[in-house]
Amino acid sequence: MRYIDGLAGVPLTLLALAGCGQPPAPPRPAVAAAADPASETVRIAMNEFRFTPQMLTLKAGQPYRLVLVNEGSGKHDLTAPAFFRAARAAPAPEGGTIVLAPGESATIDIRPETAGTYDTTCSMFLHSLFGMDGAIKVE
Ligand SMILES: [Cu+2]
Repeated sequence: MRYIDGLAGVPLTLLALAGCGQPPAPPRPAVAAAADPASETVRIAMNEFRFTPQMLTLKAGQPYRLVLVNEGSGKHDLTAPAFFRAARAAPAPEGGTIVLAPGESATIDIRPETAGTYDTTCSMFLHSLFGMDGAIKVE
């Protein structure tokens, strides 16, 4: 009888312990929204005829706020279709190209998803020949 009483007490003890635990954490979305307030801002400036920085290194799965600024005196674009296909971007640039007039800027919330090195170029006539290209490395 004493043995049975001892066993009967076990489930009650476990229930009591479970009841003392912290309330369950609120459910988290599987994928955070693109406009994550914790995102790091990265800036690419365009000029005649280069991107600054020319090479950008980002981490896969990390949210970033990409700010593109045309500091030049002519129209430029950032063309990186493979990069934008391998990332979540809001707004998603049409054709993977962002065209900016002089003095104009654009802000895109991105989350690179796939590691790799993606070419960036300016598709304006002869600009890449003059050195206006670079790369975004996702690791
Ligand atoms: Cu250009």
